[in-house]
Formats: sequence, C-alpha cells, structure tokens
Amino acid sequence: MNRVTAFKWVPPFAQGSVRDIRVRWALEEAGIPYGDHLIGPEEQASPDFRAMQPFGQVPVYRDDKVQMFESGAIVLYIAQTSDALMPADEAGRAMVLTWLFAASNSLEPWVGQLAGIDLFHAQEAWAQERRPQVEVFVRKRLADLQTALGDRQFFANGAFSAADIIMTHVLRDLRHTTLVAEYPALAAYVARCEARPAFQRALADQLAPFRAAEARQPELAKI
Ligand SMILES: N[C@@H](CCC(=O)N[C@@H](CS)C(=O)NCC(=O)O)C(=O)O
Repeated sequence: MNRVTAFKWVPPFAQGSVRDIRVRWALEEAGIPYGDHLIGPEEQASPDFRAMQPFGQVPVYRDDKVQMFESGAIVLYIAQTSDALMPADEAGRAMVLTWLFAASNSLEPWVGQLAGIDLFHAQEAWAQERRPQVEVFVRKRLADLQTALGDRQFFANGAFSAADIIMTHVLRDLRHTTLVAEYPALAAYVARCEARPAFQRALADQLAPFRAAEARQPELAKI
C-alpha cells in the first residue's frame, strides 16, 4: 500500500497547508490509492523517523518501489507515472519541471518569508521592520506570475499538471493576507485548482485526523 506520513494534529493556521497535502493531491489526481501514517512529536524526533526524513518533517512517502522525502520530489515522482500530472512529450514535461521549480524556487522563498513573519514573528521589531520590503518582493513576483499566466488556465502547457499542485500550495500560504486577491487572474487560478475534486478529497483527508483529535481533546480546538 502506498503510504503518506502526516501529522496527527497541527494548529489551525497550518491546517489545510501541511505539505502532505501536495502528495495526497498528486495521488488523488493520478487515481493511486494510498493510506496515511499519522505521527506526533515523539515519532518526529525518533531515530527511525530521522532515518527516513533527516529533518523530522512530513511528508514521507513510501510505495513498493521507493521511500522518499521532500514533497516536490515526491510529487514529481508520482507525476512520472501519470498522464494526469505530466504529459508524455519531452517539451511538455520540460515545461512541467520548469513551472514546478519556479513555484519552489522563485515564489516560495518570498512567500515563505512573509508567512513566517506574519505567523511566527508579527510582534517582533525586526519583523515589523523587514515585512514591507518582503511584501514588495512578493507583490513583484505575483504581478510577474499573473502576466506569465496570461489567459491560460494552468501554468505548464495550458493543462493541469504537477506544477499546479506546487504553485497552488505556495499561493495558499498567502491566504492569511489579501495579496492573491489583488491579482484577479491568480485568485481565479487558485480557486480553479482548489475546486478540483482531487484537491477537495486531499484537503478533507488531511483535516479529518485534526477534527478527530479535537473531538478527543477539546482543548486543542481552543488553540
Ligand atoms: N522541503 C520540505 C519541507 C517539509 C516541511 O516544511 N514540513 C513541515 C510541515 S508543512 C514540518 O514537518 N514541520 C515540522 C518541523 O519542521 O518540525 C518538503 O517540501 O517536504
């Protein structure tokens, strides 16, 4: 059985964006059945888990052929097995790689900085000083991204691909702001991707254990 390692529970700000959702979404789009293995802080720190994921993070992915960490690499691995995530022709595949890495390397570093400031350091003086400059760079990337998307529905080859899974996930990390909404074509793009039944199933499957944990321990829901 294909298996994705995910968290038993995370605080509300992270619910719906923990990175196992990238892998769940890819598996759903590809029609590959899988199960999840839910872990908490003890297993995260354990030597056995560190042997699979050196940084103690999720997701980890395993099937009958491979064991992997790094969500982008896992999504690419799954994409290589499915036309639903990557076309067969070399030029088309190259565009998927290009846009997947653009999401990870050109967007995510700036989006991640902004989210880190807002979610973890908002009250700190250094963060308040740094934030405006980071926002300028995020806006610049979003404006260029919107221009690049033009009137296409998806980034690579005009068809949904693995690149859109990573791009949507990165843009969702701005959902605590109104930034994406200020770029209407990008907002419509995110909404289009989020409306896909495969995303909705992946989201529901990530959230289900959190809801169950909160039902068992109501104090968690108050965090
Ligand atoms: N580059 C890694 C990052 C994984 C990552 O940041 N995972 C987070 C959840 S979204 C995590 O496990 N955080 C807990 C920690 O770092 O201790 C990937 O994409 O798989």
